[in-house]
Amino acid sequence: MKIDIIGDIHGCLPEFEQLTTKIGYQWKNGIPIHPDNRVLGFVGDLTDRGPASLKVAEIVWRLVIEQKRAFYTPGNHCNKLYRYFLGRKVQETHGLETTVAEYKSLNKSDQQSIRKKFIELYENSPLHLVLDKNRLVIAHAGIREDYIGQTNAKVKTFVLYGDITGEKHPDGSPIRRDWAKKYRGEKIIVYGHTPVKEPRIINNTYNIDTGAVFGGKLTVLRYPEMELVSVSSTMPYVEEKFKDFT
Ligand SMILES: [Mn+2]
Repeated sequence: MKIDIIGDIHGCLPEFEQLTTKIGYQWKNGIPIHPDNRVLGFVGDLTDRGPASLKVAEIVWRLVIEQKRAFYTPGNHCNKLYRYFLGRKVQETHGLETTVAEYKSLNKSDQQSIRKKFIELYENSPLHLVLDKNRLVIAHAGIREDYIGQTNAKVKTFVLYGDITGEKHPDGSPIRRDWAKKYRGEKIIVYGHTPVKEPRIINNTYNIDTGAVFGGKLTVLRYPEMELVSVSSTMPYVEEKFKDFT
């Protein structure tokens, strides 16, 4: 299979359009289509903080559900928006407030439409994807080798939030273990979640969240070629959001 996997978009629609165009997709009737039948993959975190979260969510719904031309696995921000749409009590913080503001600015029928589509997208998307005869795994925050194919609560926490310890840094951010450094598997794991200035490739794992919404880049990993392509972001640069693993 030939799949172009895109990192955390977070509502950065112009960068998403520019990146897909750069790798040969043609935008027709509002969605990107590749002339050679390549498909798109999404590591999750489609929404929050960027300028056009709901539009991005709708495009991904069209690609995944309506057209069956893409694969998507939810991120922690997707999970929170899903719970918001279900009417659960969630804090409108960490970027969700921007998506909620977009939602509230819509008329009732558009609200109903996007809410229904996003719930459908979320409920039809596994919390990690195992593709290409078990050779390729996509999970929002990555996954430990022994968790691949499992769906219990521990795995759910891991793929949405990473290898968290439950403790926090002095600034309130969660302490995460460097699971990728310990990974010894043969399967290629593509993920996002932790913004890095350049894609981080270690032990068959690829972190392609290059912080588009924090003024970094939006990155795609082209599989099976394993070619990385990025476009720079139009968002203001926020240095402290990027993790330095060196
Ligand atoms: Mn993210």
